[in-house]
Amino acid sequence: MQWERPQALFGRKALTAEGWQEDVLVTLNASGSIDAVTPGAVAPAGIQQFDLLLPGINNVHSHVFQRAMVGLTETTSGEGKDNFWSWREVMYAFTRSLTPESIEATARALYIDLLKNGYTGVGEFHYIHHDGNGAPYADPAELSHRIIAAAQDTGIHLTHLPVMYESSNFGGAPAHAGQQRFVHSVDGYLKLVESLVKPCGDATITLGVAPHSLRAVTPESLATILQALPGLGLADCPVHMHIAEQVKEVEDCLAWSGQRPVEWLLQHHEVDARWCLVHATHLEADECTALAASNAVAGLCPTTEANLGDGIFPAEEYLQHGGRFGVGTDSQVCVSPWQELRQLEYVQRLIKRKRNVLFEAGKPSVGRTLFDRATLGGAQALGVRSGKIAAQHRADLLAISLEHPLLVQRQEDAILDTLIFALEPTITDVFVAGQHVIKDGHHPLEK
Ligand code: NGQ
Ligand code: ZN
Repeated sequence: MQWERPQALFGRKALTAEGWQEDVLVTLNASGSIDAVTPGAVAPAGIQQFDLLLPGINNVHSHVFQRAMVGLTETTSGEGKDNFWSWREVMYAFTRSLTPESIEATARALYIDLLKNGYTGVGEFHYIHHDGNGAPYADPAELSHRIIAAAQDTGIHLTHLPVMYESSNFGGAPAHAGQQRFVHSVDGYLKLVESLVKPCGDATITLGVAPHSLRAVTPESLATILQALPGLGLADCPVHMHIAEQVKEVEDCLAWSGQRPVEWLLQHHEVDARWCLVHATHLEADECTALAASNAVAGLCPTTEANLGDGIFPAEEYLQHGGRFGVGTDSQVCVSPWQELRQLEYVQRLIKRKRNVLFEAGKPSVGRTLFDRATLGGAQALGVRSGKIAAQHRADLLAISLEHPLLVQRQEDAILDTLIFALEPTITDVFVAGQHVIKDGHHPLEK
């Protein structure tokens, strides 16, 4: 796709790295970064003007194929015992029918939906690698290439996270029949990653790694993969892992190691700003503090965590300790970052029976706190210099209409509070690395 690349944009309002500003001229360079941000500017003739410019949001956790099964797992077996693990069996059965073509088609449709809702990047936690019999495709990276093609065609930024999967539980229990499409040896996995270094060198594609979970990867394999990264030129790449999502998972980890999953990981590896710990739902107070201090990003997926009955992340305590987070669409039951942020706050209100829980010092607006944290944490987790309207940052931008009667009177942070808690924003235009991918609310690949 040949995208239009404007040389400058003008926002009557914009949330820049300096805060709320008016009449902001954002100039872009040919490599897709912001050159300069000038408030109080006069719009040059012929430039496109928008009501409001916001930084784009990066979706830190996506399993693309699960988009095709939304709405198909909300029927009970009738015994009142449906849970995460029974959902997972349904999901495994669903994966049997997936083909390279269907996965690519699902990815295109999903990525367009993500862009239209304000996600400018996606962290694709990609774990179906093999054919329906568990045999590698002629090109073992076939399905990675399908995902990459969908991202390139739709214009979304992709942080591709090929997943290492080998076991069905802690202690290296063998993978089940339903997991055969995911499984690699460490050697096979590292070859896959190596083969993706070049295809992911593009300006809008980043490569990272994803050991699926401490359940699915042995300590030896995890250590080998992490040690191999510098040799692949990936010393600083994003490292994503599911962790402590379910109570049973915590119990199994305790039985195996005497430690809880986050406790184990923090003790055995140098978890730093490269890492995104997905869910990290079940944390003791000291794990919460230590995770916040590690500078890793917690990859929160509030609508999926609710849908799957995971539990509640201790967001208030985590934020009080300066913890970083991003939001992800995970099982794809919801593709709106605004709803993820609302759900994150509402769950805290319900369990704490109070209001306005998630805020940071000097930032009393909950909407502003949530938005700032999710944009910064999302960019960090995806390994992109994005998430801020500032010079030298990627031009990942959302243009939002303020025509709705409720928004006409709103100023500054109250705009974000209204968009997150009361309205779905009308996103008219989206730019990814300066490319104009959504125009007047539409993507060119939509019918
Ligand atoms: C996944 N999803 O990889 O799709 C997982 C389920 C698992 C979430 N954890 C499989 N939400 O964790 O074993
Ligand atoms: Zn997941």
